[in-house]
Amino acid sequence: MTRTERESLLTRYEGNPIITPDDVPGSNAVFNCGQTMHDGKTVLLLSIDWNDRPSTVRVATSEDGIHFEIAQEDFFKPQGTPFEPYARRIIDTRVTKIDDAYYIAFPSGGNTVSGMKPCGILAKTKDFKTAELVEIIALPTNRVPCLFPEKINGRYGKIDRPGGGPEGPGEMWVSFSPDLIHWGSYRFLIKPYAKWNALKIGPVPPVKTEQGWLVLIHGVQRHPCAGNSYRLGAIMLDLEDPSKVIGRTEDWIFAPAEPYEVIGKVHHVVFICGCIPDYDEDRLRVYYGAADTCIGLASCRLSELIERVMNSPGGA
Ligand code: BMA
Repeated sequence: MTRTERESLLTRYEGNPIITPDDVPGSNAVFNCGQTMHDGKTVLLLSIDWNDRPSTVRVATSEDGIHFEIAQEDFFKPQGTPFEPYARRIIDTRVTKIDDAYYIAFPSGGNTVSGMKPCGILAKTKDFKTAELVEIIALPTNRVPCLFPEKINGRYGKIDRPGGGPEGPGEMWVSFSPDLIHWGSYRFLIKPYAKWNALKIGPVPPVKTEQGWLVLIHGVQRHPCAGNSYRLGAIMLDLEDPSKVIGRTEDWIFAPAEPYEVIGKVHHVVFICGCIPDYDEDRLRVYYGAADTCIGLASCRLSELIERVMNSPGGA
């Protein structure tokens, strides 16, 4: 199957990009964001590259999901905690609501502790005003740990991508825990399976559907003369046994096509750290980082995406 980069399953909001560096004085990029609903508002955890200091995260909230108010202070405060050396640069948060708390996993900035590679840090909040850094829950190299929104057969669940870097593409694995801190029972999930994700794939927190756990993924394809291309796809995991992959989009569902996605600090990138299901409206919203520079909004019918994942036509 061949098609152009414009023929995606997701539809862009016509006012994209919705947040840019112009909205945050002193920044040169406002991009990949954790996302969830809290108190009826859309909450984004913005990754911000500053002109004069390492990247931090700020909370943005919105009544209508389009116009955001951005906090004036950094959300995480690792200074003086045991996690300070691991959290000098924070980007790419992945948020999961479990019971009445929000758990946020993010990769440690590389090279902070004697040249170590990124590991996965877990934080927790209830109000998006203050956050507690809880523990390191994934060894290097692991940039993408994310949690399931509820216990499965009595245990919490997590998806990781160990590896994924200069040493190779890495693979996605699931693991389980009694307390969100101690993880085990690791099971292989999926490795790169198509041209569009041959270099790397990575997950965001799963969304529960009647058909299974829907997991959006990013996929990276290497273009020898033009750098990499980051696109989106999705997989479906069995509800009872999430180590079973029961569906996957053979082809991508969203790709960089608009100027703000194609040209930026890193060209040809649409990158996600989460998605927001609006079950009542049969809608899935995705706030995505565009070219590692700004944030766009795209959405699709949830049922249409599920249909695509479960009955996927062949990939390009
Ligand atoms: C990934 C992460 C993301 C980034 C993407 C494209 O490896 O570093 O933060 O958006 O590369 O540069």
